[in-house]
Amino acid sequence: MREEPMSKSNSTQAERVDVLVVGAGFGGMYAVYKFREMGKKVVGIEAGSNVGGVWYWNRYPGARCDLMSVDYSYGFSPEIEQEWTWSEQFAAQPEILAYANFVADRLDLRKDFRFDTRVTSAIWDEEAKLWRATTDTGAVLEAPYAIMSTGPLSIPKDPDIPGIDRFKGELYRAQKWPHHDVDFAGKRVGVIGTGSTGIQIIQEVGRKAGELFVFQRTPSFTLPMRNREITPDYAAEMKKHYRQMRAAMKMNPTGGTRPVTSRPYFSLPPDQRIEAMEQAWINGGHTFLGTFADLMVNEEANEAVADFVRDKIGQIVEDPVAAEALKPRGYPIFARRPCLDTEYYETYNLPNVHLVDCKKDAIVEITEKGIRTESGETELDMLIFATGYDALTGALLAFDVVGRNGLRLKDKWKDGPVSHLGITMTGFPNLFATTGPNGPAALANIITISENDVDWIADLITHMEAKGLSAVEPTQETEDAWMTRVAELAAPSLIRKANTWWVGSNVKGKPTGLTMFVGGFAKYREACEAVAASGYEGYAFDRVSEPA
Ligand code: NA7
Repeated sequence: MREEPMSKSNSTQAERVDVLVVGAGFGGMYAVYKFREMGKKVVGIEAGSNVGGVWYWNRYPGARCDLMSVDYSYGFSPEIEQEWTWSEQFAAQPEILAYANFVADRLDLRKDFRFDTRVTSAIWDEEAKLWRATTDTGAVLEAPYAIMSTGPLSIPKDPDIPGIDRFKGELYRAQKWPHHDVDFAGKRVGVIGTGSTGIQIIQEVGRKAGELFVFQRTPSFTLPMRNREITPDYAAEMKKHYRQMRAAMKMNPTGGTRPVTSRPYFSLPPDQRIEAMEQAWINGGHTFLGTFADLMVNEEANEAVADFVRDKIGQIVEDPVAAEALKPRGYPIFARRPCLDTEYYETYNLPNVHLVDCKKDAIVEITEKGIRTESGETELDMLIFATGYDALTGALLAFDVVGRNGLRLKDKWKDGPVSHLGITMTGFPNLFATTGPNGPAALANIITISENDVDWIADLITHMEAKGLSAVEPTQETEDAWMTRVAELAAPSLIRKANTWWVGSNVKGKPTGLTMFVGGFAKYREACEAVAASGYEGYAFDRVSEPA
């Protein structure tokens, strides 16, 4: 433990608060609430004009969550659980955003947020033991604690195609969709991107546009969502059991209520494997992942399930050329985020929907009138990018974060993100991330992780204040040990075998690798709890005063 004298900031114009939170998504909203409840003066900074994070920005047609509504909602407030009623098993973006706004109203969160404001830098002042953040509005905020709830999917990525600025038609980005209605009727619409976002757009716009041209480079595996309404009886039933469900979610690797199994694929005789897959297909959602335990570590089992899904695509899509192009090959199923759809493959049976297989007919450029592929130009009235994100690390590296001794986060993470638990980083005292890139992040329920992380940070701050400690960071050994565990768990995972935002290969020049904790939410939570129970063993603290 280092002993250091207490000192004051010499900055005069800065606004001093106790806790600075960056982001008004589900993580940031809960952080603001939690720290305010602890009696802290907390300020949240958010680039959007209101709460909701990714659900504030992603207003594209068909936007919907692929986790069940009852799972993808806060568990910290039994009152909110009882007052809010979900209408669909998988909620659409307007309902999720309405939920975020309901929570913000109910807890009066907006008064502690500065909207339309972007943090441009966050710099640790070693003498004053605080973070000094500057924003694009010119405001300077100082706080001993900074919480980065910047989200894994916040920095949209345009396709690397020349000529984007030349296009004279309507150009939309899924992740920055306008707030006004967009009319597709009678128009020739092009979509680039066939991940979860593109799939949701295609199945919706294909039924509305004059003609839809899908420019597909890599097909995704997508499974039937089988969404349904939540009836009043079902809603009442869920409300009765929320407490048990939340307790179960904490023990579940997904951080949700989806059943898990310990049954390996080849433990069943062949006919029962098929039966189990048919049942998973009928049940929809991510049921496959809860049907066999070894799909992400056993290539043969994975390929068998991939074959089953490819067969289904062939049965649905009438044009054999389109069907073949839509069948993903060359990477394991579920190694890209599994998409859930509603009649996505059926969309290609509509006469106005055309699939352009960019593996065979690559995009050359975007022109004034549309898209030129090797075989010629397709004229378009509208072009939609659904080309993903600089995910997991993009938002934290989008501004200057400078820790102890001038250490820049950009330099610390030049070979990929490293941290302890995805929450704390050596060299960056009192800086905390929620749903960070070395936790389960995109591999489990982001709201469950957010609540876990915020609660953990709050407990650590309470511990520090009780002991008269001013600054905390994990020792280098602690961070290294966590990253070793992350790497060991990642080594056998088939996730590494696909080019995706999960491993960073979707962004040119970005370090690639599986840096997320693949051990599941329950084990992650246990690891977090073990650190707290040990009295934060493996952490270095600065003392400001004698313990209270
Ligand atoms: P994804 O899953 O990263 O998908 C992006 C898509 O954009 C993917 O199909 C890419 O194909 C495609 N893309 C990117 N650049 C190009 C170019 N230049 N040409 C053709 N196609 C291109 O992002 P999403 O927004 O769909 O989903 C992100 C997450 O949000 C999702 O996983 C859920 O968790 C919610 P590629 O694979 O690079 O060949």
